[in-house]
Amino acid sequence: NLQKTPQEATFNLLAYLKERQKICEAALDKAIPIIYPEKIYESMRYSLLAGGKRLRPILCLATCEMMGGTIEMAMPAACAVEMIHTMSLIHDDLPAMDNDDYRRGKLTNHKIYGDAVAILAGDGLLAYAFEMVATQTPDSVPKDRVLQVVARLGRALGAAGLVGGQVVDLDSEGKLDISLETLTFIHNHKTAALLEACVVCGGIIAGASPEDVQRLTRYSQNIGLAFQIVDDILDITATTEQLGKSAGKDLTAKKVTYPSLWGIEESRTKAQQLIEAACAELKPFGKPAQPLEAIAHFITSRNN
Ligand code: GRG
Repeated sequence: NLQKTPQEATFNLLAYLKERQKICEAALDKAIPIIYPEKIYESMRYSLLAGGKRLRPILCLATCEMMGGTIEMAMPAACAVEMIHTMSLIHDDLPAMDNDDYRRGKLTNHKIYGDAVAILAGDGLLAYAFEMVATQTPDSVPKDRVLQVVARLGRALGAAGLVGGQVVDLDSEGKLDISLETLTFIHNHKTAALLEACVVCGGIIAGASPEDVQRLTRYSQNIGLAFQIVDDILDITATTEQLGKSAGKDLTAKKVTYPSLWGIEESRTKAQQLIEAACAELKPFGKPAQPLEAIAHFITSRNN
């Protein structure tokens, strides 16, 4: 029999991502049905189902599978990370924060539902994220793992994570003397912390050892920073059309970014180095690490 097993065949990342996006869309769609009071559920669904890349839930599922778990075990946590991500985007777009009219090529939540409902939609998504992990993770996952996931998610999005990064980012607005250290603090907290939680929670659900959790942490911190460097490069090189999120935003507005500190070429090199360091952490996991390795490379080659 000359047929290759799926593991021997060349890994087709685009097909993999497409299939996983579909599974995640279906789970998210099912997680939040429209009931009374319809307005808030509609607003939550408007942003949750607005067509992101679903990178965070896909990372969570992929890590769980790599560590020997199943998609079913990690799906509630995967939905939770996407809900947390979505709420952070809704709040980030508000007039009191970035004041953006468009996100993913569509009007932002507050432009459709008003500021008050947009704030509440974010709160609703955040609360439901935790409820979902706590109540819908299957019984095959020991409860102490679920508790660890809850703790990790809370840490990733609070003042030690997203919220802390956002505060420093808001403080840096309009300043052109931001140090590399401050810039890195912002991105480690605003972007890398949640990506780390996605990967680490997927591992914890599958029962990863503390040593493996350390490896997963280093993998995800490296891809998190690379992701942000690439985001900064894309802000300069991509057209407004490619970057639906930036439509209506003044791309000439001056702010400190990795490319503004290092130039575009060096930024690309740094991102590549971070991806290589991330992939080195996956070596002990062998073939099952193929999806995580391919996702890491995708981060530097993506165009949106
Ligand atoms: C978490 C309680 C709480 C409050 C939020 C507003 C805020 C505090 C934090 C801001 C977080 C933020 C907007 C980070 C930027 C993250 C980022 C890189 C977004 C782009 O992610 P992609 O490219 O987007 O994965 P898609 O659209 O594909 O999902």
